[in-house]
Amino acid sequence: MHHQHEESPLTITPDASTPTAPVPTHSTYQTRVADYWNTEENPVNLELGRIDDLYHHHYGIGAADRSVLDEPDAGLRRERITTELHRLEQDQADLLATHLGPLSPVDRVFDAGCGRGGGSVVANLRYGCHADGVTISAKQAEFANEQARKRGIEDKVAYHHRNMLATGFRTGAYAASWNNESTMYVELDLLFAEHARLLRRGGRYVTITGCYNDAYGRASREVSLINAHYICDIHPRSEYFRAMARNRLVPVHVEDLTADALPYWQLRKEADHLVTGIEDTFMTAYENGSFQYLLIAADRV
Ligand code: GPP
Ligand code: MG
Repeated sequence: MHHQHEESPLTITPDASTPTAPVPTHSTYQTRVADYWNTEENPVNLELGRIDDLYHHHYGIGAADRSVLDEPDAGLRRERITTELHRLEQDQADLLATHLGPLSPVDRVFDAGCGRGGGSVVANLRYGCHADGVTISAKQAEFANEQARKRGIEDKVAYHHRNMLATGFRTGAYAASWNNESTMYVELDLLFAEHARLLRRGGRYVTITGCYNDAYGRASREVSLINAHYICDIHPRSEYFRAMARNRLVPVHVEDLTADALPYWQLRKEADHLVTGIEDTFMTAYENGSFQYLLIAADRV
C-alpha cells in the first residue's frame, strides 16, 4: 500500500512524487504536432500576446468593434485591429475562467495543452490559484515559464513539457482543469481519464472546442481543411458527451458559441498583417452548419 500524505492534496506540489523527466510524446503523430508548435511564430499569436503579455492560442468571441477598420492611418489601423482581436480572445479566456470557479488561492488547476501559457495566467489573476500547464512543445513550456518569471508568479504558475494524456501529476490534486482548443489533438477517452484522475471529487472540468456537428453528417470539407492546417483531428460533438460519461465527468453547462465565434473571424480576415489563410475556411465551416464552437463545463463526480 502506498503511504498516504497527511497534507491537503491541493497544497502539494505536483512534482513531489513523480519521475523528473517523463517522455513527453507517445507517437510519431505527437512528435509532428510538437514540431509544429516548436516552430510556430504566427504574428496573430505573438503580436496579440505582446500587448499585455497574455499569449493565447485560441480564437475570440463576441461582437467585434469593426470601427477599427475605418482608421485612416495605416499603422494605427493595424494596431487597432490587433488590439481588438486580442480583446475578443481575452473575452474567450475570461468566459472559460468563469466556469472554473469559484476557486481559492490554495486551489490548484490544470491547464491541458497550455500553449504559451495565457490561460493559466488568467486563472491565477482571477483566483490567485496555483496552476500547472502542460504542453508537448518544449519551446512553448520554456516561453510560458519565462512569462511567469517576468510576472513574478513562478511560485504559483508552472508550465511543464509533458504529455496531457499522462502528466505524472498527483491524483486528486486539482480543483479544476480545462482544455482550451486542445482536445482535437488527442483521443478523448484517454484525455478525460487523465482529467478524471487529476480532479478531486466535485472538481470542475471545462473545455472550449471546435467540434463537427453530428446533425450535419460527417466531417465536412472545411472541417478536413482545418484538420490539415493544424495537424489535428476534430471530434464530433457526440463524442465529447460519450467520453465524458465514460469518465465520471457530468456536464453541468453546455453553450453553443458558434454565432459568437463568427465576428472574430470576420475581423481577422480583414487583418492583412495577421491572416494565416485559414480564415475563410472557419467562416464557411460555421456558416454551413458543419462545425460548432462549444463550451462544455462538467463536474467530476
Ligand atoms: C488555435 O491556436 C487552436 C488550434 C490550433 C486548435 C484547433 C482549433 C479548433 C477550434 C479546430 P492558435 O491561436 O495557435 O491558431 P492561429 O495561429 O490560427 O491563431
Ligand atoms: Mg491564435
